[in-house]
Amino acid sequence: MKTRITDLLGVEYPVLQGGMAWVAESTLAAAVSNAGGVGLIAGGSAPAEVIREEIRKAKALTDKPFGVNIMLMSPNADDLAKIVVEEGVKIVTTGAGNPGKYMEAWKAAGVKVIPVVPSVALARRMERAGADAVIAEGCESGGHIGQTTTMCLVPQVVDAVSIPVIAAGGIADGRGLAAALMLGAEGIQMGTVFLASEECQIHPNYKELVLGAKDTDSAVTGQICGVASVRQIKNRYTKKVVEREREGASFDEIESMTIGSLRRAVKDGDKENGSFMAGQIAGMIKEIRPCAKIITDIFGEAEQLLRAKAAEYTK
Ligand code: TUI
Repeated sequence: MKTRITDLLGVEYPVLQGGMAWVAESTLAAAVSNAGGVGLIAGGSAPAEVIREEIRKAKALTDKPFGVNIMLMSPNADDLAKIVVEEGVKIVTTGAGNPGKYMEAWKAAGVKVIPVVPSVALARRMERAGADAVIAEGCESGGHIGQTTTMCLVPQVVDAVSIPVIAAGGIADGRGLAAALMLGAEGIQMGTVFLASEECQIHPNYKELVLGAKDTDSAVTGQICGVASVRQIKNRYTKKVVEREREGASFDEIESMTIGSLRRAVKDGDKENGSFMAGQIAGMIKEIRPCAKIITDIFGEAEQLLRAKAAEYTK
């Protein structure tokens, strides 16, 4: 498949793996890149030197392009911004903020910069700042989310910018990919479906929760008291946070409840007290597959669907 995204990034398929904090390490990133997509190592809030090691491991596992995701709310963001340049990483995605202050240094180093944007306004600002593409991420996604759905956000961002737009949020099969292309996206980013991949290194309980989730099984915390809104699979932890938010708990109290919660999910598999970030599309994911099969299944299905629809509509 040839699109502006495959040309820009030098990959076979216009698919990016989500930059999932604590989840997206070198094994997963290399598997996605070896399958022809763009694997990502997530900086999350890990010490920057740990991420340098992950970058080096990924280089040993793949000779294909891969990238690093920088979570801009994290205190390590400045250090990671430097490390990607030092390590010669050529693709950076960003989340949870505006990467404007790093743009000049990244562009000078030949890094392709692809910020995640939850709104048209930020997409415009990123294009002006020199972004190579944007990821328009709808609130169906897992993790930290904005307010607009993929269905509404993607076409509005497509109309607002001339750089390529990558759709994210609620995409996990060929139908989702075909729909994203019809909305004007030139590529997709997927996170939740890669949680359910063979190569993903999360605790088996996390995969079990993703496979067992129904359409309505996610909850969004952080909507009342002003901490970041986060979508995750409903459990005792989300019930407690939502309850305290409704009771008027302070920002500090809610934030303190989130500390360590993602680690408890990813590393400990603590089904009661962990934050199992996943998108609404988890309800559709029913099997664990290798990353390569996930990608070929999705692109194969989308191609069939698009051909069949085109034939139907031109009859
Ligand atoms: O960043 C994500 N998803 C994430 S980050 C994360 S780690 C985390 N853990 C606990 C609390 C908060 C985060 C888990 N999932 N997706 C990309 C994304 N970016 N979603 C929303 C945004 C965003 C929001 C505001 C991007 C830019 C922005 O701009 C604000 C500004 O400065 O204009």
